[in-house]
Amino acid sequence: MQENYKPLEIESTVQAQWEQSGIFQAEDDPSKEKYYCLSMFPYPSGRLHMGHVRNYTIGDVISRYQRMQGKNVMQPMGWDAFGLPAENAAMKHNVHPAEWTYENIDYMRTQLKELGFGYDWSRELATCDPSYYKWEQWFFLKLLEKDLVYKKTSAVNWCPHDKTVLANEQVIDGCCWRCDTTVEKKAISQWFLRITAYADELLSSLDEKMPGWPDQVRTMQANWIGRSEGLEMSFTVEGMDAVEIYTTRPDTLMGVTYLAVAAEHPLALHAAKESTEIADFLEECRHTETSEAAMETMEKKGVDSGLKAAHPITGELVPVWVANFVLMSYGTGAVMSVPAHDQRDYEFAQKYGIAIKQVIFSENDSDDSIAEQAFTDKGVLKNSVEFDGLSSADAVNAIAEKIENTDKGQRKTNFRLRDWGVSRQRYWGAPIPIIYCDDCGTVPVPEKNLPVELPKDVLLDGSNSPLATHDAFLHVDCPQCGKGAKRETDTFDTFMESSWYFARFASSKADSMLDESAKYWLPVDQYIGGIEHAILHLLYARFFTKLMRDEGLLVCDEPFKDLLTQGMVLMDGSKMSKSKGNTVDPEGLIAEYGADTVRLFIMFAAPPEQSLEWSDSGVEGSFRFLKRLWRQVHLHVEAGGLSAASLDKTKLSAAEKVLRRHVHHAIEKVTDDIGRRHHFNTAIATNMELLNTLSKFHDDSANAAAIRQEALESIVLMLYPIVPHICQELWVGLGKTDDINTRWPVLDKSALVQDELQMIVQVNGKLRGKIMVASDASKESIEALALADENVQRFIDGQTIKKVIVVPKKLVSIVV
Ligand code: QTW
Repeated sequence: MQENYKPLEIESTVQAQWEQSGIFQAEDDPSKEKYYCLSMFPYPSGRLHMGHVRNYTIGDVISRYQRMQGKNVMQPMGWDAFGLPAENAAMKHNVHPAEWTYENIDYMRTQLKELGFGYDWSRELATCDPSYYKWEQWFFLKLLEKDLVYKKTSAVNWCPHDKTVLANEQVIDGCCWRCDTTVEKKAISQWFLRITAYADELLSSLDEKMPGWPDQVRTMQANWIGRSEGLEMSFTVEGMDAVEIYTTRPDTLMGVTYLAVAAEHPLALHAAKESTEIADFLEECRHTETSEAAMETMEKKGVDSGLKAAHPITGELVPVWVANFVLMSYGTGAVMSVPAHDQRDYEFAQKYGIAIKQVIFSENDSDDSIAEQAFTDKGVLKNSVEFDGLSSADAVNAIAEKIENTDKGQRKTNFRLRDWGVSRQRYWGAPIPIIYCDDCGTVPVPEKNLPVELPKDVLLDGSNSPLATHDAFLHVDCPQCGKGAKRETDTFDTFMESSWYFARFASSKADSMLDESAKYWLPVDQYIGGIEHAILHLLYARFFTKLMRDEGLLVCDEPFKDLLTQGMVLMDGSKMSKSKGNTVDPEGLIAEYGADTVRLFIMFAAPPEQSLEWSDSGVEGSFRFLKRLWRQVHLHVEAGGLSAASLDKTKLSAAEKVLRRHVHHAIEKVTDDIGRRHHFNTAIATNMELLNTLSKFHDDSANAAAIRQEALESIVLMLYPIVPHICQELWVGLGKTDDINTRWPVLDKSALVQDELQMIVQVNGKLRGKIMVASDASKESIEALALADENVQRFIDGQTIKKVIVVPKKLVSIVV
């Protein structure tokens, strides 16, 4: 064994061994317990950052640990390769998106290998590969057959100067990122996946089937799905179609003083014909950003349409306003407004001098005044004719009944969740496999013609989707009538690819979307990724899993059994350091310290769910620890420790027993820390303490050498998931010939039994001796042992003993 720790040498050697032995290649083996561990696959954006290193180290530690427990582990890796960044880079550097993407993949794959992650590379996939997206196109057409896919008109961001659709990220302060022209809304026909058909199950599974997910993420998903129970009803408007509205507060119906409709609502469009003021307002709304965040903060504005609607119970006429905060794409595009009991309605009514009528009053003397703000609590009804005196809960039922009995509406469960728009007017994505024929209409591409491949020979200038002008791609014979027809030129949202990649990994070579292997491997046992994917990606992946199940491709209801959402890697408390920029590049660190130091630091600095503050001194400390570990093993081996006779448990000295207890306590704690709690930092700390104890353990007996061997083997095994290169090398150094990947230290419970313990002896307050006593020894026998101790004897010799105090399990204090 070498005297010095040389990380770069051993890491490349060990990595070559792994590659050669193929130990990370997983096979289906129904006789073994399977364990599928997956970290969110990266966008091939160029090079790895510290967020990636953290994500992939956590996944690798869990995978290696589970393999050491004897499980059949699969840990695959791939590339989320479509998307806007490749198009932007292509334009900036004048390279093709495919070339840019595959170069990045090669570079990042090398980096992942240098970090020592134990991936099954035989399953590697890139979503931009036609052999991957072929099955996505195939599945889309299956969903089309089942009416789970449909087309409808919906608004996109439109730059009138560049004549191009813009992604949300390309709209900066309401303007085009390239030419700064004010962005408009434009309605175009787009494809949607009917995720709302699964809203109920997506919600109920959260509570029923997902105990392994953090509460926070389940709550975020539940809020996003947003199930509510309420009343749907119509207000009639003379000479026009009735206005449909939905409310979750039917108890406030008697407090309605106006209706608010969206700028695109038929009533608004009608009113705009008569009034330039209204027409101008609609035009203004066309330029208003409609993202949820923007809607929250924007100034609420409106204009009176001049139309009046009849209240469904009283028949009273209330004004209809056009308001910028009501969206046509949301619900019915119209809402009933109750300013006394809704804060947004209150502010709007105050601003425009609309009537405010309080109908709910506090039951318990709490402040229900509406002088300053809306009263939004539930309570008791007044000013509500026949409903006066009812509680909010009873009023909900009474009012709903009345509306239903008079055919003005009905109770309805609503979801906030909308269907998923998957069309993107972009080049670098999977083509949507549809053909438009003048005679036959919308025609799916026949299965035998899949995949619809993305053409390579395109020119990207950012002003137009190159597919729309690519003649060879665009023009095609109609599969039904054979006449000239045109292809769909939109591509899929990249969330489509990441919604099923975890399943494809299990069946990566199948000549079908999935095969039986997917039923063996799924669900993923442990999924690890950033909190930024808590809503959309995870919801879409759950939705796809249910779709694949209903297509007979999978047998599980949920894709990810346990979910770990990792915290951010921060510097100086923020994502980017002001003084250093984002200069902590994993590559430089690996070159300087080796991958094991980087892995150790990142796992030691914080528990995985918490944010991790970068620290150069922390990296140094991790490196020093690994050198110390190496030195300890080296010293032990050089001292002939390997040839020590096997441990004789019947002949242990007290100090040897204490050390062995420490070793087995550590095994017990680390097994729980890594396996169950995922508290890798405390697992590391426990091993550091153990090594420290060991370095202070001086005993030359054969039994001591055997305990030292046992302790070092245990440390090396326990740290192997975290720092695998050095541990594999030290394992061999310790004379072991079996495969470290399938070993884990065995807990010897008998070593934990504390039959003796050490007590301190003080004479006149000063430490004068240490004695070993049986853990069940009586006070008298402890006192006798203390007084008999050789060292203690020297300090009490010939003096009168005034007092002896025994503090159980701690100390004996003698006063002379
Ligand atoms: C699909 C995943 C998608 C994706 O997210 N392809 C499944 C939808 C990284 C940083 C960022 C950056 C530093 C730094 C800071 C995770 C201080 C000092 C030194 C350096 C992601 C995801 C996975 C793939 C965390 C990202 C958050 N983050 N944390 N730290 N800081 N692909 O560099 O390539 O973006 O959430 O799980 O790994 O990420 S991705």
